[in-house]
This record gives sequence, structure tokens and C-alpha cells, in this order.
Amino acid sequence: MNTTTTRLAIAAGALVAGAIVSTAPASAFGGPPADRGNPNDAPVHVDVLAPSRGDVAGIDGAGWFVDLSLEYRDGLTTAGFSGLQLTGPAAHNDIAPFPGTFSTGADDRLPGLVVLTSTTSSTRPGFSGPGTNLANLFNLTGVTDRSEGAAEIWDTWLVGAPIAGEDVDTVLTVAVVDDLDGNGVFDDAPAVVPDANGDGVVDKHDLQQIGVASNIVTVPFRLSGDGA
Ligand SMILES: [Ca+2]
Ligand SMILES: [Ca+2]
Ligand SMILES: [Ca+2]
Repeated sequence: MNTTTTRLAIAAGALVAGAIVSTAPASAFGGPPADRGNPNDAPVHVDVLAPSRGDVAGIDGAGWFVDLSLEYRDGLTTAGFSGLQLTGPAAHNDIAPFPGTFSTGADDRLPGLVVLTSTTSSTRPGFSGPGTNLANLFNLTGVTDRSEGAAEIWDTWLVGAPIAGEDVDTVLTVAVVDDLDGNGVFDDAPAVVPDANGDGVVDKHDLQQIGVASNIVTVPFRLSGDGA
């Protein structure tokens, strides 16, 4: 083994050891590290770039980000990607040059994506509790890498209202739903994820029951109630 190979082996060993042992910083959340799923056997791979596990995010329950990287192994067509998106509430909604609708429910630009929080409001207009698919609230959607026939899409949401509460622990859950209607496109995210396994909560287990095309990422973090 030459020096370069040895260094690579050591680095790889350190990465593996890190993945198993050291990704769980001491925090108020306890338990195992964030569930990253298994990226190796699915046609879509989800990474949550923000928030990180244990973060205390935002201002008065708003002003936090959800920032995603979604890699579709078979490219943009199977992603159901329908265009670049720069959108938001009120005057920002569905206007040139990168129109996209803005509401709760499945995203018009990336229609297989499901984004949930465990504390999503059930009383705000358009929101129906933790099963509410928040994907169509994302503001900025673009294509970052198309090498080797795949498509990596970055997708970002600046949360403008305390839709998941404040001064509260929550869990973000992100996945891409499977091709449920068999049209060859991952375009089947529901507006509201049902309690499919009937255990009284809506979480990753219900997504597993519905069927997913990706890993399911869960990130426990806290929504700050502090002002600016
Ligand atoms: Ca949209
Ligand atoms: Ca489909
Ligand atoms: Ca359930």
C-alpha cells in the first residue's frame, strides 16, 4: 500500500467511524443521530442541508430555513421537474421570470417531494397539522449538477411565519414519494400525508407505508421563540 492509498484508507476509515460513532453531539434531543436512511438502493437521494440536528432556529418561530439537496439518479424527467422556481407569498406568488405556485401541498415544480414537521399548525388556513405537505412553500428551486445522467436539485424555503410553533421541539421529515401511479415519474406526493399505519401520529412510518423513492431524512431541532 503506497502512501496515497494508505492516506485514503485512513480517511475512509475515519469517515466510517465518524458515521457510526461521532455524528451525535450531546444535545437536549438525545437518542440516535438523525436518520439519513439508506442512500444506496433508492433512485432518489435526499440531503437536508439545513436545519441541522439540535439547531435552535429562527426568530419568533419564523425566519428559519429548510435547505435541501435532492439527487435523482435518472435525471430531471423522472423527477417531474417542471421548471426553475423563485416564488413566495403575496406579490411573489407565481410570477416571472421563474414562476411557481406557493401554498401548502405538493410542489408544482417538484411534485414528488414531501416535507413535514411534527408540530405543523392545524388551525392556520391551508394547514392541517403534522401531515400537511409543506413542499409547495419552497421559494427557490434550481439544478446544481447533471453529470452522469443524474440531476441534483437544490430547493430552499425561508419560513415566513411560525407555521410549526415557537419555543418548541420539532422534527423535520423529508422524502420523495414513490411513483405510485406507475407513469414513470416521481410526481405523486400527497397534499396531506395520512396516518397510514393508524398509530395516531403522522411521521416517517406513514411515508414508508405509502411508499418512497428516496431515503427518509428526519432532523430533530428546536424553533426559537426569541425575538430579533
Ligand atoms: Ca411551488
Ligand atoms: Ca407517478
Ligand atoms: Ca402514523
